[in-house]
Formats: sequence, C-alpha cells, structure tokens
Amino acid sequence: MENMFSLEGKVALVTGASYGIGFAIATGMAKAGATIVFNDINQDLVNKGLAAYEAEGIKAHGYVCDVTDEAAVNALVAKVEEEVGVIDILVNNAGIIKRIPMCDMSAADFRKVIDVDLNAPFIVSKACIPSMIKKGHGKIINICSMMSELGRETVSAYAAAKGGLKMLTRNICSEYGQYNIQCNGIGPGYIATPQTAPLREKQPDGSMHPFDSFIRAKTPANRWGDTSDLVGPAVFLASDASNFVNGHILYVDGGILAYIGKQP
Ligand code: NAP
Ligand code: GCO
Repeated sequence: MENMFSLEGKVALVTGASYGIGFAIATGMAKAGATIVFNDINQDLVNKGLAAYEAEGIKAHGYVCDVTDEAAVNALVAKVEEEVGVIDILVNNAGIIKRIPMCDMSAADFRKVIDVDLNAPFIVSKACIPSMIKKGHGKIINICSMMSELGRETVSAYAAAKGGLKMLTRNICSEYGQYNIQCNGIGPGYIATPQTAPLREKQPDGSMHPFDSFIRAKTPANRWGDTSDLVGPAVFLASDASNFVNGHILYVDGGILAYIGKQP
C-alpha cells in the first residue's frame, strides 16, 4: 500500500529547531523521509542543533537567521532554494514567552513577543508561499498554543500572539488553499521543554513547583506532554494524508480543552 504519511523527497524548513518542540518535529519528519532545514538565532545554537541531528543519524541543514528580520528571512529562503531545494513544508515553530503581569509589562516587551510569535510566521510564510504556488503544493504548520484559546495571568502578549496565529492560519488557508497549499496549526498542551522549565522547577524544600499539580489536574492525561507527542500530528499535517485538511488547529493537549478541571 502506498504510504500516504511518507515525506520522501520533501524539503521541510522548521524554524527555531535546534532543540525543543521544533527539534522533535524535524527529527520525526526526517524519519518519515524529509530533508530537514532549520534555523536558529545564533551560530552556537545552530552548531548544537547540527550535532543533535547528527546524533540521530540525520544530515540536517542549519542556518543562522532571526525570523523577525524580513530581509534575513528572504535571504534564507533564497539560499535554501539554491542549496537544498524549494521548501515543501514550513513549520513556524520559533517562539518566545514573557511571563509578566499585563500592567507591569512594557509596550516594548509586548511588541517583542508579538514580533517573534506572530509577525515572524507572517514573514516566513510570505517568503515561502510564492515558490509553493509555482511548485503546485505546500504545507504550512503554525505552532499555536493552549493560549490560542485560553488566557491566564502573566501571558497577555503570548496569548494575543498565539490567538492571532490561529487566525493567520485560517487566513493563509483562505487565501492560498486554491493553490493546493494547506495551512494548519498544532496547539500543544503543556509540554516539558526549556520554555516551560520555570513552571516545573523543584522548590527549595524539594517539592514540585505548584504549577505542576495545577497543570496535571487540568489535563485528563494527568501528565505533561513530551515533545515526541507532537511528532505524529506534525507528520500527518505535512503529508498527503492531510491534503483536504485546511485551516484547522489540531490541539495536542492530553484533553485540556475538553475538560472543566478536577473537582476539588
Ligand atoms: P523553546 O524550547 O524555547 O524553543 C524555541 C526555539 O525558538 C529556540 O531554539 C529559540 O532560540 C528559537 N527562537 C526564539 N526566537 C527566535 C528568533 N527570533 N529567530 C529564530 N529562532 C528563534 O520552545 P519550545 O517549548 O520548544 O516551543 C516551540 C514552539 O512551541 C514555540 O512557538 C512555543 O510558543 C510553542 N509552544 C510550546 C509549548 C510548551 O509547552 N513548551 C506549548 C505550546 C506551544 P533561543 O534558545 O535563542 O530562544
Ligand atoms: C504558560 C506556558 C504556556 C505554554 C504553552 C501552552 O506560561 O502558560 O508557558 O503558555 O508554554 O504555549 O500551550
């Protein structure tokens, strides 16, 4: 039977993928046959990423590029097209969070989060779409969040950006679906990565951070997600198996969004 999940012959660009969720998704896509291209913000991180891919037996192509810099992104996409090939699959993964109560947050900090988490997916998608149109197909996966749907104290900028990213996803689908481009989102639940490390830190008395029991109680699966939980959904959304799935946000959250929370 033809493997409709195969990514053989496809070039995938995963942004900010030296480690964390991006690295796991890129590794899974490589195992499904894709050639992996990733970028990160500095050479040190790119080198660490290259070594980590090599340890998995993957020959990835790594570049330094700040995804908020439009000229640098355009140059990156041109370079990838020349050195590796047209990008068939784009994963807008690079992201940051600043946990600051809204009334204490500077406008500069708010803008910085919006710049990386919302403006950059616009910039990178815009750079990739024209060649996807010429090639006759393309897959864009935006890494959204629980905060595409929910709010919580201290994450106003992040929630605004990830809510916006959900709508950018639907708009790319609306504008470019006619060119056989599918743009979908993945909304991870609470995943154990460096980004969430401050919420999982051990307390001085050896107990877990209170956020740990809070999030377990909110998650029917009663655990934090692992980056490997995101691989199957990402490969699905990158493959021919999802060719009529468009503008959808696939929440991979152990059930958080379905659940009212544990009765005290
Ligand atoms: P992470 O561990 O912090 O990794 C994010 C990556 O993006 C890092 O390599 C980071 O580099 C890079 N990056 C940041 N700004 C960049 C820029 N301007 N240009 C290029 N690269 C940049 O985060 P993660 O937890 O793997 O998260 C990956 C994505 O999933 C993010 O969009 C995040 O918001 C989203 N997400 C995470 C969770 C979770 O629970 N962890 C849940 C839902 C959604 P630096 O190391 O220099 O910062
Ligand atoms: C937070 C978290 C989140 C997650 C994630 C949830 O402080 O609440 O960091 O926002 O990382 O995006 O899906």
